[in-house]
Amino acid sequence: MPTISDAQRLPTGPLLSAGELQTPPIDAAALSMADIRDPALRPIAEKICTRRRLSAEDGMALFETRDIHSLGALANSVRTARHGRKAFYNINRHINYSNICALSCKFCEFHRKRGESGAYEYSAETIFEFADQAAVAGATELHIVGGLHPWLPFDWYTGLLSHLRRRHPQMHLKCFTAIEIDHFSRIARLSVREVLMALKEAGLGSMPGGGAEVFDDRVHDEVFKGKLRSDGWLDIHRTAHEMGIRTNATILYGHIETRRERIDHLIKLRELQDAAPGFQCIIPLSFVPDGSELGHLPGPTGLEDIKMLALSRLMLDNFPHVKAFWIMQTMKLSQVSLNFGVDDIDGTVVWYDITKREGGLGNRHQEQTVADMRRLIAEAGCIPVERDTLYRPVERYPGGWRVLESAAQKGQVHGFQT
Ligand code: V47
Repeated sequence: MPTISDAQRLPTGPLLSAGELQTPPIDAAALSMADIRDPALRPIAEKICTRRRLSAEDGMALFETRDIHSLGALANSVRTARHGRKAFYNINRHINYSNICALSCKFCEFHRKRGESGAYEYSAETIFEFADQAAVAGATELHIVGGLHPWLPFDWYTGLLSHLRRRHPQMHLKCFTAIEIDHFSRIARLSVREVLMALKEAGLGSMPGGGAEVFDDRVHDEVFKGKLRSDGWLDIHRTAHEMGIRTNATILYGHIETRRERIDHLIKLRELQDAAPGFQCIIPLSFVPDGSELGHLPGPTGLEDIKMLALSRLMLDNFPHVKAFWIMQTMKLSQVSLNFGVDDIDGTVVWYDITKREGGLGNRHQEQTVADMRRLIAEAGCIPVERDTLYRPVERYPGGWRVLESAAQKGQVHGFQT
């Protein structure tokens, strides 16, 4: 182990801004000022080590640096303080029940209008078959989202969940983005709270983070006009958190938004997490142009992906986890990102309709095996941990699985009181 002189050690200190979900203490021995080559990053490194919140300007400096290694070391010090060398994955199955959508977002290759070539909707029976296959494969989670379907009634969705819950009581149902919840509230003429209550009673376990895109009116009006605006998305997640429903958050980056707009998005998420904690992870989604109306754009580079993931770890000091969704980032880059602040790579996925590398004709069978995920994680120097949707470790035994929860952990999931 190299020794670090006192002058090189980064300072550690008490929390300057109080908050339950602040980053745990950074191990000063793991990070030395001598490692931070870009002088512009040194004041930021000091802030991180003394657990002070980063400003939007700090975020911009992190984006602008060419010293990617120092950025990675900083993000990794926070990741390690929270999770040690653990890297999480899950056995899940994504089900995109229909691509028929009232919206026409320009970044989205998935949406179709009724009768348009490629439009589909799965019957409830087909979805039950997918769920059965997932259960046989050992999945702990179903991730169910779709377009804003113009004529399915709200009780189709509650019926779907209650049937799935009866059929597979152990499976966690992570379903419906805030955009769908808003849609349900309109079609059912119910408040968001009433919609969430009905879904929860039917079996909803948590909400995924999709539909956030970029919280900015300029970007909204240019790329996803007609969609719920940022305040609506944030309000729905706030309501879910207040009702004890955990949710995830996303940002879709690498199209027409500026870096500053991305940082403002992250800060809005951080503020909501302070006010109404309940976000489990941030999933920065790397824009895949293939087949979309923005197909002429190049999409983010590998360096931009790594920066975005590392920066998300550093800006979101009150988020427990940062997930690289390998479908968007690719598995190769997701593996590298495990040493740049990321602690989760999502799961086996199996079928994915929303983005396909070669556009509309691309392959929807997008699957990772558990063996491959564990191998990639271990090769990155991390310890693979199978988690459930709420980030509790999963133990496998012949013919089944259970969630490991110590008495001390009961009633608490990564810092959130249940
Ligand atoms: O809402 C759509 C995005 C999201 C493209 O919560 C695109 O655990 C890139 O939210 N390029 C759906 N992104 C995916 C999502 C998600 C995925 C994995 C895990 C979780 C979670 C959530 O994908 C959409 C939209 O923001 N998206 N088109 C595209 N061309």
